[in-house]
Amino acid sequence: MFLKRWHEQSGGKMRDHYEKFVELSNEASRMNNFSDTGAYWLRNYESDTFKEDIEGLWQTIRPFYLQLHAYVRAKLRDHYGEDKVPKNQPIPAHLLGNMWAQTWGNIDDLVTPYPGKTSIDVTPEMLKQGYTPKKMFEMSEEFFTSMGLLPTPPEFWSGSIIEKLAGKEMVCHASAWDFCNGKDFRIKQCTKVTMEDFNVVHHEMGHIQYFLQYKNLPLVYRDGANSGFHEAVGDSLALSVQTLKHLKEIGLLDKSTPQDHEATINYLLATALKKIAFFPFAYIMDKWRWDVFDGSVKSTDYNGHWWKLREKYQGIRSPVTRSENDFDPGAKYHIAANVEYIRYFVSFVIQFQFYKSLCMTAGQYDPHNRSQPLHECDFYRNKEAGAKLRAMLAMGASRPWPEAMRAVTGQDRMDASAFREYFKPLEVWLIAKNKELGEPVGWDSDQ
Ligand code: X8Z
Ligand code: ZN
Repeated sequence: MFLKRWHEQSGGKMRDHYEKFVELSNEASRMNNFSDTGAYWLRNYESDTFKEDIEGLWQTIRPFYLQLHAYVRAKLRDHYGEDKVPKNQPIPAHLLGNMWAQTWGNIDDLVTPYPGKTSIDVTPEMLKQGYTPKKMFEMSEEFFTSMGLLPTPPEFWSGSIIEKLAGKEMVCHASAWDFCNGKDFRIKQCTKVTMEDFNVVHHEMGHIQYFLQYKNLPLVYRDGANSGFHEAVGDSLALSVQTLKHLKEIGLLDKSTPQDHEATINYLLATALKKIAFFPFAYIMDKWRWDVFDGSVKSTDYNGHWWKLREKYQGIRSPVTRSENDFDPGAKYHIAANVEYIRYFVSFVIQFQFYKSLCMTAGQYDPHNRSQPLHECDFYRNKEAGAKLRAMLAMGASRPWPEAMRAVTGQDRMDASAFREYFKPLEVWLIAKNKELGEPVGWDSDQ
């Protein structure tokens, strides 16, 4: 009911405005010599093959997504019953623990492979230890400075809003702001003391670190190498922060917690719910808008097209009947606020490339040494890794992004192989598990 009301009250109300907005936005893009707003957005990636590249990455990730989807569906069926979660069908979107079914970390307890074994949801421990939003930000800053990266200036602490102000209406979607005067950088986040928000804190602090590193460049270069880079910085560090090793080091996990195979699978599954589950969502957010802006989808099919993509790519369906009186895409912040979204798809690929390279630089990962798997690497306090990252961040947008990528990874293209490497043990486990459960992979699309 809560999800239904949210969609009515947010997206539903902007349907007519959106149609007008598309028209005006396209007009502005055409004045700038782009065919439509979708094409205008893509200029940021400086590549003629960008859409094909994204599709190629998706095809690499898709088989793994299908395995995760099948496993989660089987576990949800165990919990809710065959009538609610039928075999061979898309998953009802409201069962995935997130308003938009974009990441599924909140149902980790329902689907965790080895219940009772180590879990990385340290929320209870954070609460027990009296964590506050302030402490979460201080710890994140300390992680950056431990790598030799920059501290935030006093203006950051006095100007930021890190908790929801009582009695005040706020846009609570977290954001980071560069005031472009070299000293005023702020975050606005209605932070809650949870592991999920601890990740968001690092994400936002990644934006701030980028702002700080390029603050002395000419204004036009004060930006990410491309928008995906800006989104990836904090997430790459958060992958290090969430390792069992690091959680032990900062006292959020008991030092004696074992890291055996079962704990590893639990860990990778929890991470997959946040990372792998997200790809098809990130893809359709802009696939939908590319189709809307270029006119191939008309306003009479806005919501229908949205759910068609939701089903085709994510394998989910709405639990209640939808119609063209609804406008479900508008219930997502980035559509209402008109923020391009493929940046997050890019980010979720390249953050694993960054993570892997920083790990290798820190001597924390060797692809040929099986006793040192990628997902266990923590580059906390490693100045060499910090210097590498800094070299890229300090370029801002002054160089083409492949060059910025080369500064960290030695590679000059997006590549999902670091991602596959990270999750390899889980991929093997999921394939075997789905066979054992007799869970067919994929879904029928005739609904
Ligand atoms: O919007 C965000 C950040 C701010 S740039 C909190 N993210 C996307 C979302 O919440 O939909 C981070 C990951 C995806
Ligand atoms: Zn962001």
